[in-house]
Amino acid sequence: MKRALISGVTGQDGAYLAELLLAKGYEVHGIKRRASSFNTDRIDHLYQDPHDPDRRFYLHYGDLTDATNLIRIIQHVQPDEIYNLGAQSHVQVSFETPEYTANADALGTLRMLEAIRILGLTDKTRFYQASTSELYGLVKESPQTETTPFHPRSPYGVAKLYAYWIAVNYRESYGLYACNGILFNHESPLRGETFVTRKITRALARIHQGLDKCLYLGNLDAKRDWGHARDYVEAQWLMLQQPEPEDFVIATGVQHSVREFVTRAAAELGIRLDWQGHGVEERGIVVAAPDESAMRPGQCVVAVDPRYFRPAEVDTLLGDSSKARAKLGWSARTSFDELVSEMMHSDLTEARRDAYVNSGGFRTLRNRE
Ligand code: NDP
Ligand code: GDR
Repeated sequence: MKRALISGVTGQDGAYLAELLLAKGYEVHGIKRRASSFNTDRIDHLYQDPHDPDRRFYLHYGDLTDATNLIRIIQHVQPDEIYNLGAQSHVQVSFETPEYTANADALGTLRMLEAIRILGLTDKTRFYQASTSELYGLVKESPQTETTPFHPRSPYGVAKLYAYWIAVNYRESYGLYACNGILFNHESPLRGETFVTRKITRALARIHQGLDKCLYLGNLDAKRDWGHARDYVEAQWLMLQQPEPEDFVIATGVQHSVREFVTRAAAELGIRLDWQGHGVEERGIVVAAPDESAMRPGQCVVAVDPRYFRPAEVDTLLGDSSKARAKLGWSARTSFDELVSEMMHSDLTEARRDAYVNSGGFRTLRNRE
């Protein structure tokens, strides 16, 4: 039985990947951070009783900023494969916490690699590094491939640039089987609630249910290549099953703007947005409201709030994953419309439940930022 270790197992990708690897018969170990409130919502369904003799899913307390802890976990697990998904992964937050982001995302990757080397596992353990399209930042060519030059635009992107190169360096220096998956944005109903897609579907669902009034966003013209996380974790696994370690771009090859995402998500709810500008609202400019047929008096749907603008923005990303198609036999299965629909309906179910709870006199959270 193969043994895998996943850092960031409590995150979006960690949850999908743990599910995938368990389905493939792996023994799966995950690193979770100690938190004062529960942080295992996404993987609770995978939990197994410690007394179960057939147990294949284990969690270990750990942190990418703690080298000795990583060494101890890796020594104990002796993994065949490590998926380094743990990171402070929010681009805008990285401008607020640049040092922590560098510590977890850049040095955290180095700590993992050093642990493999110190423990003499370079010939046994294969290593996946969660690299990102944010490396391209100020894009030099479109679409972006494995050879497009990098120009990161945030402390997150810069930290991930170090992580990318240190993985390459350990491959070249020590013969470690290390791969960078340069993944473009991928989303799902498990996406963190402050990333733009989930923020949109969650807020629209709550507006639809009368729980909130307005969705405040930043740059509506940013363009991204959005895929489904379920498809992308399969590529992560495939990268570690090849004869030689290589780096791969993983993307859909289709691009949409934030504005288009909002329009498509609203359409799922039967709301047609009118983007002609609807005056000034307290925190920003109202840029979209439902057309007359669906509009309730005074209802605002989308407003721009400058607090969500970033000090430096990545305006456009579009990936070309021809190499992954040719060498891994991988291509994205979920279309943009299917992705938006799945996320919208998942959040609608949640909002309906919240509306029901509210109707009983309890208050649920308003939009998360
Ligand atoms: P999430 O933000 O959903 O998950 C991040 C995970 O990392 C969480 O489990 C989090 O734990 C954990 N984590 C954060 N800080 C630390 C730390 N100091 N030590 C250990 N674990 C930590 O990210 P995704 O699942 O979306 O992304 C997975 C990886 O892929 C990340 O590295 C991200 O940067 C990268 N990536 C993501 C893309 C995307 O579009 N989703 C695209 C390209 C790359 P906790 O639950 O406690 O917060
Ligand atoms: P990104 O994802 O920065 O691409 O990083 P995010 O969803 O945060 O932003 C995408 C684009 O939308 C614009 N935007 C907003 N973003 C947020 N979060 N909130 C808003 O209100 C808002 N309004 C407009 C942003 O400016 C940006 O242009 C994600 C993360 O998962 C990274 O970890 C990963 O590496 C990259 O994707 C690929």
